[in-house]
Amino acid sequence: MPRIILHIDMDAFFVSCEEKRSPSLKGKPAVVGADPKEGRGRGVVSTCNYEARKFGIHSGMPISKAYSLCPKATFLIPDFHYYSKISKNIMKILRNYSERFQQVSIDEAFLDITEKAGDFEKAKLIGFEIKQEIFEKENLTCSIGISVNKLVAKIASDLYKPCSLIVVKEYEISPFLQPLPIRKLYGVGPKTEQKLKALGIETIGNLAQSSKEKLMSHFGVYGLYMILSAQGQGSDFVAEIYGRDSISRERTFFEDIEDFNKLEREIEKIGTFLYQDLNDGGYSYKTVSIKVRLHDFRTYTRARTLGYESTQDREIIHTAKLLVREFEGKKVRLIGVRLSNLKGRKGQRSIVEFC
Ligand code: TTP
Ligand code: MG
Repeated sequence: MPRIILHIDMDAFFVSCEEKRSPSLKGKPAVVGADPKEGRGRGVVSTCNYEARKFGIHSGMPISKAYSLCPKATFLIPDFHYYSKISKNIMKILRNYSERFQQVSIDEAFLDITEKAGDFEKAKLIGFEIKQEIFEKENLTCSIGISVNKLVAKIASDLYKPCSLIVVKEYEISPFLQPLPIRKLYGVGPKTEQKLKALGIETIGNLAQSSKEKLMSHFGVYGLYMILSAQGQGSDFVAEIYGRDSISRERTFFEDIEDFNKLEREIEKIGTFLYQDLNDGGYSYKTVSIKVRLHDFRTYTRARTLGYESTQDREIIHTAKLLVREFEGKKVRLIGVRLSNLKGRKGQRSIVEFC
């Protein structure tokens, strides 16, 4: 039976938090990020409200460019402590809707409400209830995507932001995804987009119909992964990644890493050590996750559950590399890999039983 998965993502999160405490900011362009110093400032835009987006400003843009596009906008320095406090309140609200909850960044989370909802009509009502509760308690809006897996739910929550609620049932996935540009596919960044376009692949539909051999010859196993994603296949496993039945290793870099090849080599090292830990404990694993902290301390976790229990080092490294692709081109401060859903081998007890 297909699951019912919600992806909840707050709208213009940092700047909406600012508007919450200073309502006079509402309705006018506002940008959170580095100090623009009247156009001479360095650093980038963290985010901006939808009024500022009309001027072409977006996350990651140099603050000097944002200033030149809209000098009359209000520019605010990020207050991470304040945003984290609000994020915790929101996650607490969401956790109450299902035991199957997974936070994936400061302003987004997945919920599996299959049992609670029963069908997509009821799921939609629950989605509205969530929006209402967040608005009443925190005076903030969010967008929600509902589908049978995390991949499609996430694309759906993003597509008609802000303040949207989109349901994509199983039979609607293909018509929903096909016309979208490849960039909308989770994990396809600017570099991969360019490479795909050079192969004549413009839409998710083009990608879904591409030859496996051709894509694998250009992208390796990632090519296959992209085709499956374009066909709407994705994980429906929703759970707190950093639970107790897990082992992990992470590394903080002295200097941020921007070179993606270097990051992949770090993953190989961490994966190899983790494999030794796994073997020493006599465990098998089902889920591989990564944790990525960027230069500005934003922290993300991504996970993938295999359909079987594995004891292979190859799969640890392979899966972690697939998951980290999304962060290509970003400045990474910390990388971690975690194995969870552990089981003791040869009749040994699971690690959970020992805790
Ligand atoms: P997002 O959810 O990507 O963006 P958003 O919430 O501001 O806007 P949207 O309505 O499109 O969801 O990111 C959440 C927060 O993370 C964002 O408010 C600020 C921070 N952030 C950065 O600091 N830098 C970035 O490059 C991005 C993408 C986000
Ligand atoms: Mg958001």
